[in-house]
Amino acid sequence: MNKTTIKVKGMSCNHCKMTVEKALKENKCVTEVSVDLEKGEAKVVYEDCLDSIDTLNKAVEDAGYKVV
Ligand SMILES: [Cu+2]
Repeated sequence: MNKTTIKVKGMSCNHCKMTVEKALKENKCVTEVSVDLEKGEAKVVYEDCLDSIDTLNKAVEDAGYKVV
């Protein structure tokens, strides 16, 4: 089990929070996501099968938000 925190720019409401959480959870190696709107970050717990953190960053950006 591994953990990382992604800094996300552009999330402003609960809808954004849900969108980002959903985008990250679509990766089958991701087991847990919690987004903190105030801090603008997503805490992600993932298994060893994840190829790269970049995959997570890309999922966030594909959902329409910016990784900083
Ligand atoms: Cu929003």
